[in-house]
Amino acid sequence: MGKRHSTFTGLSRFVLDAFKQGESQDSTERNDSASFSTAREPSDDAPPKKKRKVGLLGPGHEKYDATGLVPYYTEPSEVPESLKKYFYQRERYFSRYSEGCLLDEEGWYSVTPELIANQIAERCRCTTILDAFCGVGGNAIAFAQTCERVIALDTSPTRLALARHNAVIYGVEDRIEFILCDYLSFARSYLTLPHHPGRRKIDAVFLSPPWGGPEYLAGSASDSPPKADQHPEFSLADIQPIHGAELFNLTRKITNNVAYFLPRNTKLDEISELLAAEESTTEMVEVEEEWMGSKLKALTCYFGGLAAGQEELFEESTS
Ligand code: MGP
Repeated sequence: MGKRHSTFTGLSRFVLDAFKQGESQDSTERNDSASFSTAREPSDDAPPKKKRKVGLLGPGHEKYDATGLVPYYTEPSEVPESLKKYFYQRERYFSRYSEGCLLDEEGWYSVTPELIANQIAERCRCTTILDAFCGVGGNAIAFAQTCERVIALDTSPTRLALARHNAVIYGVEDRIEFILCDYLSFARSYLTLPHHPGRRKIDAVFLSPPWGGPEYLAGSASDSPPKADQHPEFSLADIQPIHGAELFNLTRKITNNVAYFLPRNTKLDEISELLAAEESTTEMVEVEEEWMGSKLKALTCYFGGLAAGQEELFEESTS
């Protein structure tokens, strides 16, 4: 399948058990609500009527509304001290924050600012993209606007619910399959049946793993302290849940088309060594600096057919 298709397919076929439960609860509530105008006298055996709560997403969106899972901050005074600097940037993360976007603590410090997410999504235009660590959905929402299908994974049911809630605000929830699972298990099982006819082709993978918390700028624990005039460097060894090079190697078995979102202080020689370890001698990695105004926020490293100048590698990728 090639790049730059514009049609979109239907609803997710992967639905979390947890969400299924939520749905059946919701349909019960819907029945209650529908019968409200013809309410009868409560009898002894009838359960008390539930009042249907309308959350931040408003009427009609109760099924995916994650209101209450985390606080929705509107005033700095409500925000814990450690999250204040992120709260001040809320509209950079989600331009529609005021419509009710929700983030948990990890989401606040690791979500990709929307303009950067949009820029990466433009570069990754394809049929099916896998967002391996979707968090609260910033990138998945952007990918849903440039790719036909997005498969979004996360190990946290809360974050996955927040991601879907946020996707509803952007009107793209039906183009994203939210799957509660650990990417390493997903990748390994996906690769166990390489020629299975039912296996879906994944055209590109976006890796935005945990960098070890907001302290990533302090550099690698294994390094000696930097000199006063030097910026401490980040090592791929500090990526979670496994060494960043191993994460990359596993991903390249799914597709060569990988976009790897890394700290701005990542050791560049470690990035170039990712390809040196492979047999291919000609492939290049493109490192894009992600700036917001005068501030460098992160690096996106494009591999395979995602790198400028080697688009022909895109179609060669198999999965
Ligand atoms: P930052 O440097 O922590 O924030 O992260 P900021 O606001 O630039 O802080 P300042 O004090 O330098 O001004 C910069 C960007 O990196 C964030 O907006 C996120 O997009 C991304 N980011 C930060 N962390 C800690 C992570 C992480 O653990 N994983 C991923 N994938 N992205 C992160």
